[in-house]
Amino acid sequence: MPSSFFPNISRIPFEGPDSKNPLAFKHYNAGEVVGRKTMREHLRFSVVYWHTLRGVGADMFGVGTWQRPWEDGSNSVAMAMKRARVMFEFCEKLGAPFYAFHDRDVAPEGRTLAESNRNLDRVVRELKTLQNDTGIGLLWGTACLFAHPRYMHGAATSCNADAFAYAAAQVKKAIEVTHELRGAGYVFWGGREGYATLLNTDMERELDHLGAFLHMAVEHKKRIGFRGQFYIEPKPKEPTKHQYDSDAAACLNFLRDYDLLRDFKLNLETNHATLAGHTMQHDLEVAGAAGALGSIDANTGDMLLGWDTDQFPTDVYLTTQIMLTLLKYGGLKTGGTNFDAKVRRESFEPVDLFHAHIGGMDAFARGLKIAHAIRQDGRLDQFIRQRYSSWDSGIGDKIEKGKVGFRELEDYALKLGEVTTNQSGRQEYLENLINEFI
Ligand code: XUL
Ligand code: CO
Repeated sequence: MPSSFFPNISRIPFEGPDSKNPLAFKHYNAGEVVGRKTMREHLRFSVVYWHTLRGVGADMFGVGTWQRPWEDGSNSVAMAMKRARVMFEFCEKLGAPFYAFHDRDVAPEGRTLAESNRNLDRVVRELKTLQNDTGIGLLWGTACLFAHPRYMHGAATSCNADAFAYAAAQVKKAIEVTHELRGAGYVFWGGREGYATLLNTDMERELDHLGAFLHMAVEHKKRIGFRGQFYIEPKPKEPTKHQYDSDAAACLNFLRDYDLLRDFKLNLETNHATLAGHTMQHDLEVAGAAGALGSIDANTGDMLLGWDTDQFPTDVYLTTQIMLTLLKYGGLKTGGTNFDAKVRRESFEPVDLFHAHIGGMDAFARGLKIAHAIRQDGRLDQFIRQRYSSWDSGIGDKIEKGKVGFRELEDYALKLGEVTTNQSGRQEYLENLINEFI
């Protein structure tokens, strides 16, 4: 492919930790084996269309600032075709094996649904060619069900049945093009599936509609033979006051309640977990324990700002925690490390996109190496095993095996006298242990 959109940037090399080159990896070495897989296989990095190609750097108080010399100022199909080439040149130079999009990121919305679908088909043909030429794959597709005014009250949870129907048609098409592009997955993020006020909301009805919508999606997936993984992406609020998919636990409860758990996993995003009052590791553990850990949207919030700032992750402590939990649950399979992150409004040059992604990839590579080393060392695992050892035999074993009830436990407790075997939780020792590796 001709190097036309980022003329001064060549393929980002791995130069190792001593390099001072801002356009080189210090830690991410795609082919390096960590445990049983290469870094590339472990991390499955993905670049997002919406921030990286469609963001303009606007905020609530000001217009866009980002210089994107390839843009012609239009939202035409011709511009969409050109932008697709920008995306693939960017991913190739970065060495990112995947990308992700919303339907309306890649092709313009038309005057009618039929026209929107035709626009999408034209760009999808171009994306398919680019995928074949470069070997870069689609991590997941999704539909934008939150930007257009028709979705002001939500999509699947709208008070307006026509909006539900339109959303269904849009998701049907988005799943079909994701299938056409051999996407590894498809994401449902409920952008406006929630409420602004309970005064006008029939929550029970809205939740039933969301359940029905997702069942229809599963049915369509099966009908067309799409084998990619479906994910729900939790977020507690923004743009809504409350989003129904508020965190991992709420999503799992919803999926169980509507008998959808076998068809969905979760796509967890750091800044969404923190908006919900959790850490990312917390939500990963909740999903992992339920066998529903699917994919991650890699980013971070700002400690002092209360909203979804979608910054690139650079905190090695955070990436270590994420990788510890991912490795514990067997690592990413269909999922990836998807940079749902944007450069700051002040970082307006195209080269900033490279700095941002390189930094995120290096932070995750370090997190991976550190987490792997901690697991190899074994002291952390050993400590946890030991902490629960009272469950391995005796009364603990009987409880776990369901062999005793309250009456037997009462007999046992009466004989026991007092619980005398508590051990220290050793939080400080464990925190120090983690720091040995960072
Ligand atoms: C919004 C968000 C979305 C989803 C895809 O906060 O994270 O971009 O990742 O719809
Ligand atoms: Co996201």
